[in-house]
Amino acid sequence: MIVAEAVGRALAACGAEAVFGVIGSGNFHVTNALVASGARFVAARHEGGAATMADAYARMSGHVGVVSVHQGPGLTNAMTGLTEAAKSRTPLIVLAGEATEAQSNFHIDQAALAAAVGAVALRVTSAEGAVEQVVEAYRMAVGERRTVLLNLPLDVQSALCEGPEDVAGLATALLRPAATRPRPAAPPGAASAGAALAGAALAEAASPGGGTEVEVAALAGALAAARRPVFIAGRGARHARRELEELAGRTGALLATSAVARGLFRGSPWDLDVSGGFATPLTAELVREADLVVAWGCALNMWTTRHGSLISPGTRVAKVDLDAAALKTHVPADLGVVGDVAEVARAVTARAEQASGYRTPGVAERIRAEGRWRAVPYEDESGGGRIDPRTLTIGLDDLLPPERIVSIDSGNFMGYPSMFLDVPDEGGFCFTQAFQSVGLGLATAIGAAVARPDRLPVAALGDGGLLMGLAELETVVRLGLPMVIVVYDDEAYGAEVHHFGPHGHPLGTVTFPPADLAAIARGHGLAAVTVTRREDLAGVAGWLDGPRDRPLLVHAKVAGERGSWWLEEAFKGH
Ligand SMILES: Cc1ncc(C[n+]2csc(CCOP(=O)(O)OP(=O)(O)O)c2C)c(N)n1
Ligand SMILES: [Mg+2]
Repeated sequence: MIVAEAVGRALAACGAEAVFGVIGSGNFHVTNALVASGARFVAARHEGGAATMADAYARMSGHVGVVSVHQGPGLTNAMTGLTEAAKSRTPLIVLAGEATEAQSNFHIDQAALAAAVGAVALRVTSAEGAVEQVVEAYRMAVGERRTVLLNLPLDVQSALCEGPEDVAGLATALLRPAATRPRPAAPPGAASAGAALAGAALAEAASPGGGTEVEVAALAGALAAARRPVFIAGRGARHARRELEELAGRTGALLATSAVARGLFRGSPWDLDVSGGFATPLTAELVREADLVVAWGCALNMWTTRHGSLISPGTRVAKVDLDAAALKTHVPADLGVVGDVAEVARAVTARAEQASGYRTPGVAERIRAEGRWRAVPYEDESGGGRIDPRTLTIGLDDLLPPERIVSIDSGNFMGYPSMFLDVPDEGGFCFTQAFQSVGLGLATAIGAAVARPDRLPVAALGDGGLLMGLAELETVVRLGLPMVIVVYDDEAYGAEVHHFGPHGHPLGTVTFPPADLAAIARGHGLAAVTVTRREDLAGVAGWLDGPRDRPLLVHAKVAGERGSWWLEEAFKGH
């Protein structure tokens, strides 16, 4: 066996189930070894797509994401997606060939590249240490929620690995050094069981706890004193719905989320949906009037708080986070608890007295009547061969089955699907926006679709984002994903048009002639409908009726006279 094979086998044994990549000579053997060990390989058409697919897959499946790339340009192509993953603390392992010879065309300082974007760089340095180094990469990715670049120097990869024979056994043993119990032998292809075991082992080892006695008592005290508490749950709370609902029920708190955790409290009569730029007027009002905001695994950044304006001067702020540094960033906490959200919520619940807090019949009625964007009246601006993006999105929301998983690209359009397309729960929304990059939406939707084949994948993109990520259109078709891709086409980089247009600047650099995006989609083997009026959505209904044997692209020519109001908010941050 060569080292490359040992690396692939070891990583599969640790729990890698799905690998996204573009194969070249430098990652051929390692990827094949993963596949031979039961992992699924998803070929992307561009490494940028592969990185984002793996990121979205990890977010929506709860498993580690793995990316496999060729040395040099394979890695540089992946960098935007890897930056998004690193900023989002997605557990991701990037297997990259590495040309260590300075004369090689492929040579770059790969470790420096990773460090520059907040990823961790490790390297497999010898045949003897290979398995241990893979396990360390896995431990760091999952245990510390890091994006880990595992460099695989070409000469080390091809070295013969004398042993051990049982690479998988050694990897699992190393992963859980304290375990003395023998593990049941996993049948071939039973990667899931292995992954679950490995994940549980790491979770046990790295349990961050539920805060100190003093911190928990202080938070319980603050909740007891509050008359209008609001919980805002973020990425770090996506696993803790039950615990947070229980505590909120006990203390009379209303429930909101950041955009990344959208859907977490869906179905609760006290669900305010998203706090921040996408918040309904009612949610903005209720958050502003809170006397205590508890941020659960949520940094309270400028998006979640509308540049801090949703947190009124008299409102106390408490934060619960795994990361002590997060307590001080953005809106700083008056009161902080370091720990896992679910554990802290349980500990506080044990001390909390029953109170009605913010949960009055009047508030319940207002949430029922005004709690969703659909209930907010607007003037339909459709006409002249263009559909109002709100009318489009509401029409789609009515048609698409509720069991959906919605992924969103970046741009002026992004508020419409984020506000008007409902999602069933926190597993129904994938928001790769930590780096605010245009062009990640389609690959995000692919990774999410691989993670959740039980749901209809919906990708919402601008024309700019579609064309930037177009390489993966073929991937959607090849994988047979029953995806609906909605393109909000304003023939422009609308975000820039609305940013600079009002000041009279020339816009020739950010506007484009019409492009037949439906024809482009058909050329790739998708079905396509062009939508300029509400009636055209009949084409979407027809596709949904079946057989859904190919993905659908909805080319919506949207009215774009005005920018979205939430974007005006965003520009304040530029
Ligand atoms: C990779 C990258 N390039 C450029 C930008 C700047 N940018 C932000 S929004 C945007 C326009 C995107 O256009 P489109 O996808 O059509 O969405 P629209 O704003 O028109 O709704 C651009 C170019 C960015 N955020 N990321
Ligand atoms: Mg556009």
